Amino acid sequence: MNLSKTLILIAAGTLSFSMLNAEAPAEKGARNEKRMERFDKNEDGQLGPREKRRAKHARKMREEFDTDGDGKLSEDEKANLKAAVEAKRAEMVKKYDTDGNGELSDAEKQAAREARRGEARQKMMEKLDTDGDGQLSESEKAAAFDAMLERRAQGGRQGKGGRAQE
Ligand SMILES: [Ca+2]
Ligand SMILES: [Ca+2]
Ligand SMILES: [Ca+2]
Repeated sequence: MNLSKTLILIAAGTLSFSMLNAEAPAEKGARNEKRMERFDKNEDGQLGPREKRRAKHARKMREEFDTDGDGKLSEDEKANLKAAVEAKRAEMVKKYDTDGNGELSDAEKQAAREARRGEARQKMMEKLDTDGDGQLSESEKAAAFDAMLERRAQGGRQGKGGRAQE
């Protein structure tokens, strides 16, 4: 595996995969350290919002693929996770490899990130623009705001099961 492929794997969420074996409760301290090591990319000893998102994503992936719920990933479960990551990666490459060399360059990755941000915005807009005129009216904005407050009150971010800010 060459370096750029490795980077793509990381971009596709493989970090979660390398965290798999650090889950025994007694190792919590060590785990936090590991988590830091893994996700604290700028090494300032703190996890920024983006690094936290990655860590959270890793945790979610792990939970998702722990199909028998024993808190550990068996070989089978790992294989499933790996396959899913691989599929995701392939999908990303297929979608964003604009020069068709089978790999994502930094620029292509950047474009991919931007596209995904745009999609997220788009989705949000579709959800909020209830009358579908492409604009957010005052009442649509108010509804969005209420929905946000409600999510906050429930302690989740964007309703996706994340715990409130750590
Ligand atoms: Ca399991
Ligand atoms: Ca390319
Ligand atoms: Ca509207």
